[in-house]
Amino acid sequence: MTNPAPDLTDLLKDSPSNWGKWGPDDEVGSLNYLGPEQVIAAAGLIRSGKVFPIQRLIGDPKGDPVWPSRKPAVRTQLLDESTWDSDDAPAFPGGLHYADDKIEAFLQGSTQYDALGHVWYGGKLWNGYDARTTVGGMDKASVRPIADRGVVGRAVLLDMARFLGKDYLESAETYTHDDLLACAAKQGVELRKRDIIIIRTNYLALFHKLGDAFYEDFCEPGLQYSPELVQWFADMEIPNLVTDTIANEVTTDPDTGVALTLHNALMRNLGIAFTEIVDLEALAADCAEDGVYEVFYAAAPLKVDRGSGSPVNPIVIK
Ligand code: UVW
Repeated sequence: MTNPAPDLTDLLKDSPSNWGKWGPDDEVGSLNYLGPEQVIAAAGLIRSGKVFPIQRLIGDPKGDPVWPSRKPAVRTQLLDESTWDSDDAPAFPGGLHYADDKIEAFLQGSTQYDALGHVWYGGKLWNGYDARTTVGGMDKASVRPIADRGVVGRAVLLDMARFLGKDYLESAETYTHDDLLACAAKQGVELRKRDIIIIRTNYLALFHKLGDAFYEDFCEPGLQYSPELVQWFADMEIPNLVTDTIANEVTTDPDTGVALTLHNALMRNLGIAFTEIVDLEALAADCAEDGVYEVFYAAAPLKVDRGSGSPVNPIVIK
C-alpha cells in the first residue's frame, strides 16, 4: 500500500511565511514589493514599443482549457440585428439598434488572478485570516485589493519549453528554481529581486491537440515543491508568478502525492500572487527573435467584490 499524502500542515510546518510582514490587515502580500521604485525601473525597459496582451481568448471556438471541476465561460447573445425583425423590438428615437450579450463564467475559468485567499489549509488563509471568512464570499484576501492596487513591475520571461528544446512540456513534468536560473542564464537575462516571473511551458497546446483525453489522469507540468525552492522565492521577494498552465505548478507532487503544494507554500504563506492560463506564444516568439527577455508588465484583475479570483488581460511591453 502506498503511503497517504502528508497533511499540508505537517509538510509546510517549517516553511517560510510573510504573515504579519505588512501588518495585520494586509490583503496583497508580496505585491507590496512592487512600489514606485520598481514601477519606474520597469518603465525603463520599454524600448521597442511592442505590446503583448497575454490573455487567452475567452470563447475560443476550439475550446477553453479550465481546471477539471470548472466549465468554460458561456457567452449568450441577447440582442442583435435579428431582434429588430420582431414588431415588439425596442424602438429608440433615431432608429438605434445595438448588440448585447452576457457571459456566465467561473472567475477562475480563463486567464486570471487568484485572490491570495483562494487556497488554504489548517483553517487559515493568507496573513492568518480565518478560513470561515470565505463563507458566502471572501471577506478577507479577496481579489479586490489586488484589483484596487494593480500590478506593475519588471518581469522576466523564462521560456522553459524552448530551453528544454521541446514544443511543450509533458504531463507531470517538473522543474525547479535551479532550472529557472539555468534557463535565465541560457537566455542571457538576469533574474533580480522583486521580479515578476513569467514561465512558458506551452503545455496547453495539448488541450487542443488531445481533446477530451487532455483531462485523463490530469497532471499539469510545473514547478515542484521543495523547501529550497520556497526559500528561494522568499529570498528573491518574488511578487507574482505567471504561467501558461491552469495552475502554475505540477498538479500532484510526484514525491509526496500532495495537490497544489505551491499554491499554499507560495500564495497562502508568502503572499505571492498567482496569474494563470496566460498566452505566451506571441511574446515568446518575439523574445526568441530579439533575445530580450526582460519586459515591462502591467495587469489589474477586475474589481469583483468578495471574489476569489478574476479574469485579467495582462499587458507586456518591450
Ligand atoms: C485551484 O486552485 C484549484 O485552481 P487555480 O489556482 O488554477 O484556479
